[in-house]
Amino acid sequence: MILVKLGGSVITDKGRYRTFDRETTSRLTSEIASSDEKVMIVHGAGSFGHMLAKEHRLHLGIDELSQIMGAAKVMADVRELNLEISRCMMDSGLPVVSLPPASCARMNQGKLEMLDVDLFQRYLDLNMVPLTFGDVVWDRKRGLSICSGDQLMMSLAEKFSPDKVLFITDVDGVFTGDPNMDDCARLIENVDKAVLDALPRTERNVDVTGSIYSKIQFMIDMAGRTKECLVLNGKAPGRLEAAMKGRSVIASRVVGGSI
Ligand code: IP8
Repeated sequence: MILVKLGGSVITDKGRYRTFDRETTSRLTSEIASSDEKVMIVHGAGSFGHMLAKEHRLHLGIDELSQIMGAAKVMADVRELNLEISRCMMDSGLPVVSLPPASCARMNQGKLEMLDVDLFQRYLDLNMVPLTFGDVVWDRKRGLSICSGDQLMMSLAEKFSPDKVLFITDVDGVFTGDPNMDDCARLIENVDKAVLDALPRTERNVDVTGSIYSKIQFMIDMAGRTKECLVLNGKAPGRLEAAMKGRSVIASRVVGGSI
């Protein structure tokens, strides 16, 4: 089984509220469909989630009534994104089943405490393609929390020990700096804990679900649950398909650590 995360930066324009990149997403779902492997897909929220979630401080817990309507709006927005992606998947021939975390997960202090992974298994057994996504989820201490796609990836990797985990982003992999700002930024072919510790810390563009560093830490933890964990560019046609089919591809390979 291959576990794929379609990052928010590749399926949406992260700078423009609720802007879906249908062209890229359709191509990516076709690339996924070109492989015969069983697959599960998680997608990020991009501009359908992070902007409004930050505005309503949903990542800090619920202490004002006004946040509840903000949460409802974010939930509606990420469901619209999810429906767009589901349609792209069906157009590509993938029999998708959407599993929204608010309906099959629970959190505790911002940590994913329970995900109904058996349900994912049952749909997989029917040859359907489970699709889940970063969402707002009930939290026993905070009322509501943001559940990131990365937390879902971790729970699914723990349950299913996938053969391969693929993180699809809008750059070639993990770089020594921000490749959009720094011409000297170099692609890191093998990413491990030592590499992460040596990366310069910047707090630019921090999502409500954490910085690039916390995301890489998640990937390192996940890499211990699979034979191969790659970060690759979904804006470059053919790379996802190549990775799905086990061909060599420009990417960063994440090397596992302890959980
Ligand atoms: O884009 C964030 O999920 P991510 C979910 O995977 C929301 O970090 C609702 C902002």
